Amino acid sequence: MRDEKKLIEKIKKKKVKIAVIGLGYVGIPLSLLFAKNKFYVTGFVRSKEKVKKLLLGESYIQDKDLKKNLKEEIKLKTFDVKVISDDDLENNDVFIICVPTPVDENKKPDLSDLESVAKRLSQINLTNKLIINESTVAPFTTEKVLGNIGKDYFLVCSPERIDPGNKSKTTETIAKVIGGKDFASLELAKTLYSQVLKRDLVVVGSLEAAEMAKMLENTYRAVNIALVNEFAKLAEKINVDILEVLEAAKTKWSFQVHYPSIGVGGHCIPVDPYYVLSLAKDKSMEMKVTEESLKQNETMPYFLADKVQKFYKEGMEVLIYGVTYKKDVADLRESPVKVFCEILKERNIPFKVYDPILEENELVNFGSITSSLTASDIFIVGCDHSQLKEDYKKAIGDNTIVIDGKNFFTKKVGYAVYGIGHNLV
Ligand code: SAJ
Repeated sequence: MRDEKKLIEKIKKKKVKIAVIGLGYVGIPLSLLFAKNKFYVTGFVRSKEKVKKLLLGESYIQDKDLKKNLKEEIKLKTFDVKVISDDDLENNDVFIICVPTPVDENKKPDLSDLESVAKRLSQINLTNKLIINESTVAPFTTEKVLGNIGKDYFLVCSPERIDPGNKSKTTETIAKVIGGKDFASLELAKTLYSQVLKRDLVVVGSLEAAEMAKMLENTYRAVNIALVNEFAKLAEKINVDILEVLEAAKTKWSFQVHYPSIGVGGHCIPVDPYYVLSLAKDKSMEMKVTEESLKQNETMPYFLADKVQKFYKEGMEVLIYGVTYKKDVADLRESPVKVFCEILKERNIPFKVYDPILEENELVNFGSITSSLTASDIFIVGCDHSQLKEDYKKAIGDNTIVIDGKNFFTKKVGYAVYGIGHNLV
């Protein structure tokens, strides 16, 4: 028989032991938040190497603050890191799952990490334990993968809302959506999160509503980025500056501004909408707006490569500055610059890459690397890292043609700047 009262008391007294499964952009900040609030947290990862790195305070994510307090928390013994194993898992009362949910090469949901966690949990005694899925999934996935793996346990979905690289939005200050399989599960999650979060808990009536909210948030973003990408292409045709248009449009209260770019990367925005499309297909429904928006965003690396091709002449020095998916975030997942580089290779346009926030060994797959910035014939902005505002001066001479994949430049530099719906000639 389930007894949520006992578990609620343990949570209130901070006597519960929390297992955070998956220590990446989501799991590490979440673990530290609970540890900082004097909960006992054990982070579980799959490899000994990761444990070693984390115990050295060397998180594989670039956030320096995270690295710093990771070391401190581990020293305080409120936060431990282990390789995942049934015995170690068994000693915990709460399991918060923060594993990646990517898509495969055919853009189909890849739930293998979530399913392997479910398999592990099914092998331990889950009675009166709380499972929280923070991984991003389509509606019905939490129930399907985690709904029948034991007896008398509690199940909640509370999708992560991390914004990597954004210091103003931390785990504790972002409103959190929580949906429970039943009332008792919901009450337990509310009691737990309310002890560490500084923002409201947004309670919804089911696991599916919580899953759907996250899908809508990120699909909304992908669709709106696609819209401005499409408008930027039109702006070029009619010789209007898209940045000027966006500055004007954003003065309207109901317009949430988005910007055209070399493409949409990361493990959320270009990925999550495919989970929705897969669900829609299962329900024999088409979602044309979502589908066409994703396609539109996927044309952007080609759109930019066309500009390079227009100016490139054999023997020209081509430099791509910045290859990660987002400004000042050292993450290459789904980076559109990777696609862009492949296109240039297919079009026999040789280039060098430079990224100030990546180690050289992380750049090897991009082709030839340069560790120094020298004047180039064509300078391409792949990612507008903060350091670009200084770095560009070393690589752009009077005759350099600038292809600006992030519409970074607002004043003409070099021979001319060709952006996306934004030219400085
Ligand atoms: N991008 C554009 N134009 C824009 C905004 C972004 O082309 O106007 C591109 C970026 O260059 C990047 C990609 O889209 O390649 C994703 O950008 P992002 O700012 O959405 O970055 P993410 O992937 O870190 O998004 C996170 C997400 N958080 C979660 O999923 C929990 C996303 O939901 C948030 O909307 C986003 O942060 C945010 O709001 O900053």
